[in-house]
Amino acid sequence: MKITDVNVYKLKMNMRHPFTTSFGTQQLREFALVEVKNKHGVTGWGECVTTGEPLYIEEFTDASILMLERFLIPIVLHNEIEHPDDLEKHFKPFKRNHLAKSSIEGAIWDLYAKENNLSLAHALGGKKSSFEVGISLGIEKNINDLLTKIQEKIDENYRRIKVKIAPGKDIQIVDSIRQKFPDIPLMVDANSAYTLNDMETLKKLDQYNLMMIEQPLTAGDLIDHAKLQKEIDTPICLDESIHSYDDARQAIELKSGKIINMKIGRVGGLTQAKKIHDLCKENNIPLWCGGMLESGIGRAHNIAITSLDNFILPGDTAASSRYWHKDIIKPEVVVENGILKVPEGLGIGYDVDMEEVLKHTTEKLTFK
Ligand code: OSB
Ligand code: MG
Repeated sequence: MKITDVNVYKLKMNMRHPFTTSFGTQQLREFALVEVKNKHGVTGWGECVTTGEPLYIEEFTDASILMLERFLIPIVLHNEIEHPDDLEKHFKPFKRNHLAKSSIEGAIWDLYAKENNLSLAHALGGKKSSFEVGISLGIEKNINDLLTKIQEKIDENYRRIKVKIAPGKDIQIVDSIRQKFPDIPLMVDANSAYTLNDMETLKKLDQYNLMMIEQPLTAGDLIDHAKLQKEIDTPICLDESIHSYDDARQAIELKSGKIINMKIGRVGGLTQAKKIHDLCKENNIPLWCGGMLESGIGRAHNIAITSLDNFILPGDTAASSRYWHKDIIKPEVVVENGILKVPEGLGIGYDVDMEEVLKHTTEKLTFK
């Protein structure tokens, strides 16, 4: 493959509803898109799923754009790339920056699929044509607002409900949810807000029949997660802890959790996501696809990876309309009866709505 042009768009896009986690509230999404072109003018698209500030992970949008400009884009423009899998070795000397690496790697995967007349899902080896999805709900000001939201999402047939928890906003919330909805498939996500000193609180969650607790402890704490998993029955699902194949391998060996949330950006791209998928499959670790409040482009990549067969549990890939007044792809992502259909078109399988992209673009950088 020969890439002749790369464009980076910085976007600011307002979400329909604020989204609150243990690390903060987001309503204005500030992220970037990467567009790569070959000499025939065929384009591939990727999303840099960063935020304006480094709150979920150490990367943030302006830093990732600089990373792309200074290091990653020159590699892509000055090398013949046989297959998107080769990018890993080119990017490897530059440490971490997985969200930036993933954005351009994803764009090249999209282009590769289009050049080979494949959908991105098929290019990745995905066989599913549809899958069940869940939804992730943020922390609300009061419990009644949350219960109303849950009812609404159950009525829309989302197949599992995830709610965010934080110290002091945990047991009572889960208790109220279970009183009103004793049987719904329910899980909680702490976004690293606890430590082993909170063992008593975390143990109390065992009585609520939760599918899992996502990332209770800090990202680097695989050993502490293993200690916690020994003490609680609820399966631990790792999110922020897993940045690579080796993280996943060590988490499995240490028994730090029983489930992994896959985020393509966090692990540095689709190639690494596929490797982790295969490792988890061999080790009977079920996966589901997480989300980063993506626009349609990142969402399309999530859909493609979820078509692989070890994505067993419903993920966070909800419909475009759950996030956006109007998405930047056509058609938008729709969820019917809790089911999402994998698109069959070439590459990501959705058209990028340039008019909408440019409406939200605050900065465009071009490279040749
Ligand atoms: O921890 O999974 C998370 C959103 C932003 C950053 C981190 C997380 C989330 C979500 C929402 O839970 C997922 C989504 O709906 O895209
Ligand atoms: Mg999470």
